[in-house]
Amino acid sequence: MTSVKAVGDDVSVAEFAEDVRHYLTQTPRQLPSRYLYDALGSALFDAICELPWYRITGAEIRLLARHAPSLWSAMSPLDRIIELGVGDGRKLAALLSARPRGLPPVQVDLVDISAAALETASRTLARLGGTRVVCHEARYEAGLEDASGEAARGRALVLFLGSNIGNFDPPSRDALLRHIRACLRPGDALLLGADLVKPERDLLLAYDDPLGVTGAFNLNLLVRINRELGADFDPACFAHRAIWNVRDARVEMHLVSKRRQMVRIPAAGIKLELQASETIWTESSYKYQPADIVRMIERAGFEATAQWEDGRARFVLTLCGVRAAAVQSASK
Ligand code: AVI
Repeated sequence: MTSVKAVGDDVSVAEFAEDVRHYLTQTPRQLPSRYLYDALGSALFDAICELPWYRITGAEIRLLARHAPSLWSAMSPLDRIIELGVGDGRKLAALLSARPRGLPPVQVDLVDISAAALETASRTLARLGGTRVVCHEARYEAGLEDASGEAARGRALVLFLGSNIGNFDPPSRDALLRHIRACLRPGDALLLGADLVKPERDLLLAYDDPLGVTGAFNLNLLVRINRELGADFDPACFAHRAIWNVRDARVEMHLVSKRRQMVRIPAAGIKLELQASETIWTESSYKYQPADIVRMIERAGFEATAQWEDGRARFVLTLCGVRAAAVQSASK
């Protein structure tokens, strides 16, 4: 059974227009990566996950399948799984399929800003049967608050997989982890999937694949702006570029203007003059060392209770227990 809730701050066209106006007029020009996921963008992202050069999804599914028994025994009895950013639902399905027999059913709460992604994931989970699925069409924070609020009793495991954490810059990432911690209670946990630093050649193939799927995923953002905001971007006049920024440990995706051109975006009230080679920065994917991950979750009030690494793809899952808040001393 599936139910869908649109929570408070779902994205309106007005908000999209305001973000496009704000970020495209910054130096350097930018667009928030969350807007990559319209229906076609979500489908292209699912295709990226199948590419041999994008190894995050395969590595994570292998790790989940291998360590599901330890996870279920560490979290038992578990009442609820809340997944932030759902993809196609296969990872959650892998985890639920490994649930030991005889345990009472868990409720699943799916939180995603993309209605298309929620639909695909709930279809995948419906095939398993016996799981109540609630979809929260919302940003992570609002959806998590809704899913973990007072009405939600029992023990919860939050899944934040696929290195979605890597799409946040460090201050927003730390704020989000603190927010997740604030929504949880002792006994609850977070399972965090994060991609590790690896050779530049592997990173560039993952984000600029020879089939051009990642390029299409990136360029589709311009098609979305044309459709939803009445703009006149010509996608053929832009090229996809991925670069490894070694100093900040992140892969950046850009759209590069192939020539000097004018673009009108009526609903955002702007007209842009782009120079040849000028870029629009559309996404950052931060990469980590295992110890960085432990430090960042500890800063947010968690403790690492297990860390499982796929050495081939260089990807880790970290099980983060809720650390009891430090007792404040009354005397100073
Ligand atoms: C969703 N996110 C974790 C992906 C990533 O690896 O940053 C999005 C992506 N961008 C290009 N390829 C995949």
